[in-house]
Amino acid sequence: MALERTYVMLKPGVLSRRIVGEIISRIERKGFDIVGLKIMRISRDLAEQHYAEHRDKPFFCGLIEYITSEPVVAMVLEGDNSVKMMRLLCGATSPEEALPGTIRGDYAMHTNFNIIHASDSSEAAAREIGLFFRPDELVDWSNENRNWI
Ligand code: 3AN
Repeated sequence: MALERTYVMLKPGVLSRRIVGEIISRIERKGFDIVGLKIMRISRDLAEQHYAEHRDKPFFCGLIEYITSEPVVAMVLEGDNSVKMMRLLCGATSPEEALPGTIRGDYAMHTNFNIIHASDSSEAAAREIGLFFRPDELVDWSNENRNWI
């Protein structure tokens, strides 16, 4: 399997609900390495770039209002096949379809507040990592546990 990076973001509401630690624990427990991590407010401009593919969707304005409404926790994760594995951990976009045991299945009730974003392809991951992190904010480190995961 190929080692790859993915972009993950805990959306507004997660900080206020005091569940940042719980969700990051699930991500760490699965085996991902955190190579970038920060709390930030997203500007309208950055939000519109990030969600550009949804510009014509009826929920776009609400999505931009929501994602800029409170700070988010932005992360870059590294691991084998991490884009696909992280999407599995998140669960389906609609919490009505997200299975229990997934993050959305366990923590979200509505699609417009589905609490976590994870890149949906390697191309999207590269683009999103570049949007949210400068290269010097990402830290390479040697994970001694990798052989056990
Ligand atoms: P995902 O986040 O699972 O990749 P996308 O890319 O289809 O899903 O949608 C991006 C974000 O737009 C979702 N995470 C959700 O916040 C919002 N969204 C998607 N579909 C809807 C919808 N039907 N109604 C409201 N918000 C939506």
